[in-house]
Amino acid sequence: MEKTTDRATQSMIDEAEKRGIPLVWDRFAAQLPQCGFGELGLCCRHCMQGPCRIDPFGDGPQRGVCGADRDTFVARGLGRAVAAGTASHGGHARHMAHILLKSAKGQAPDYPIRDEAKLRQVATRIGVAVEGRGTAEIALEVAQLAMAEFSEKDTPLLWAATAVTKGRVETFIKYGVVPTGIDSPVAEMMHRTTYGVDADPVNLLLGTVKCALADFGACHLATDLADILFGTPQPVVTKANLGVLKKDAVNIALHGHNPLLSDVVVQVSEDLELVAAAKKAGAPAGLNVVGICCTGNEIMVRHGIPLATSSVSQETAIVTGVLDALVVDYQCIMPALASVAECYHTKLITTMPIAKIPGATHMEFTPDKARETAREIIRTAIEAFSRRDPDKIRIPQETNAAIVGFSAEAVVAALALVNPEDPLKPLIDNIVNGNIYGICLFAGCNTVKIAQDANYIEMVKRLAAKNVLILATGCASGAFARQGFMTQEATRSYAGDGLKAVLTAIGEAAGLAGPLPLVLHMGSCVDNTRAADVAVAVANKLGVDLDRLPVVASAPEPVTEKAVAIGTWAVAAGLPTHLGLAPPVLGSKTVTTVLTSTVKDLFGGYFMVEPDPGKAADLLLATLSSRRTGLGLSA
Ligand code: MSK
Repeated sequence: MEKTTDRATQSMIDEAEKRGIPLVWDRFAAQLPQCGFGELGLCCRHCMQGPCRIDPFGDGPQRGVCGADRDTFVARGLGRAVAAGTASHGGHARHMAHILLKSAKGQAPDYPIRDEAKLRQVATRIGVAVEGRGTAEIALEVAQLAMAEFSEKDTPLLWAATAVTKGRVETFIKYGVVPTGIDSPVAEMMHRTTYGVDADPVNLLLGTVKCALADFGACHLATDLADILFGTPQPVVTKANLGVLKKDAVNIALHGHNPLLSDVVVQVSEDLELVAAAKKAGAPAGLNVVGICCTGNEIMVRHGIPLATSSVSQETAIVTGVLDALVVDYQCIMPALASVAECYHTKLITTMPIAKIPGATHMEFTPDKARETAREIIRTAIEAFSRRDPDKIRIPQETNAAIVGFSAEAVVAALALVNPEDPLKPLIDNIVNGNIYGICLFAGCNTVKIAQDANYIEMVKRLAAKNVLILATGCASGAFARQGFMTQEATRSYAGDGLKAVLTAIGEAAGLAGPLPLVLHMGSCVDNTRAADVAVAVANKLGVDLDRLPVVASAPEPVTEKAVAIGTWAVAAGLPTHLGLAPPVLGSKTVTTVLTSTVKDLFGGYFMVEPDPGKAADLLLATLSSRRTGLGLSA
């Protein structure tokens, strides 16, 4: 099977093979055939009377030892996946809230408030008074409310309830899925899925939606607080793919999800003393900081830091032979990085107490010593540089330019250049007249089960040709950046006439002497909420709820439990959501039917699974067509 569509990644796969270094694709091959029970969600290890399996063909056992059937097995498994995703985003959000609190109290000098306008905007949205108050005072109240979001309250989760339409809130109340905390639905899901609690698949699925809405709140909180502390992304030109690594520089890659350390490393990498130390060590180009996965996206959209690679191909950055330090925080970090790094001089550095990897060097990050830790990390990278083996250097030349940094605020600012009085009007007018047929948000990862980026490439070409406006986050953004879809050339080559005209009008108004890029990079996985903000603003302006908008979502190459949580809240928000791979639910007809059909009657959104990217694009276009018809627009 083809492993990747990317030439740079393929050349690193070949190099690793030559050197006998196993990568993710080799480990996947060694796992085949994978367990059919697991793939269908028909195994259960929730108690020590098991493990139990249910025969998908109906000949063998149809119930586990406790009597749970296939529907209970599958619904419980899905609920736990969403709980794990929510716990991950919740942990990320909690770290942001802690730092904002310390910052507001003057206890975190390395973390000043960098975006006061965003602080005031968020404060106003969540009901914190701003008039006549100073920054620290507002920040303190926002941080205290943020901290309070994590425990069980008797009011709805603020960061979710204030960030959706009124209609969504009413729907969530109607179906009893309003989260009142970020952590409590996770704990509740673990409780209700343990031995002998909830056996009703529909009840379990509603609990899963509640948990996913807590995930939405956690993601939104993380994005808001990151913007307040580090700045709201604005368009910036940068580069992507492995060619951003430099032979003549000390290369430091930042990988994971949370910008708390990475943003500080970026700031400290400009320290002239450290740059001089790198040059003295024999690197004339000084320090070269690059990103991987969503930590990479965070620093890419805020500071224009180039993205080396993402997701499934993360190990290949080491195979270039010039990665001096790989600094990781948490989430989506393969433990295998340690064994690949062992074959090179690369220093793998873990930084979070909850995410250590055997074989890595642990340099614990604490907010009170952020800059100090960042300096130590950079010095470690410079020291590692001196141990590079010139015989192992193989840097692929491929890079693509990428215009990135389209936060919701940046999108509105760009639209305001066309219509300062009513910024959303140009967007809505163009949706109404069909120049923009609809909007598709691409999110999620790359998986070893699909040739890397293949689905993204095929789908974006088809959708853009039919005038669908494309937004992207997470490793979907990485794919599009690497493959050259975040350029003006991509708009000229692939956008349909209507879309091209709109992107050109906005791009020229913004002084870009040409169109906006074909794909708008909105940020990391938690930043999917930025796309939700745009959709909510459009829905409010049109006076309709989200479940009627011509807006769809797609995760064509999904991997993580976080992606399952995000997909579930997208569905609850009313978005038809495509997956390029089926999650482990096909063992239950009941659960599969609820997810792909029945849920539509409740929330308006639903899942579609279509592995073929061409057919998936057609499905999304048909969905957009019926949404347009529903609004009385030309289909
Ligand atoms: S990093 S969750 S592989 S998008 Fe957010 Fe990428 Fe998926 Fe991790």
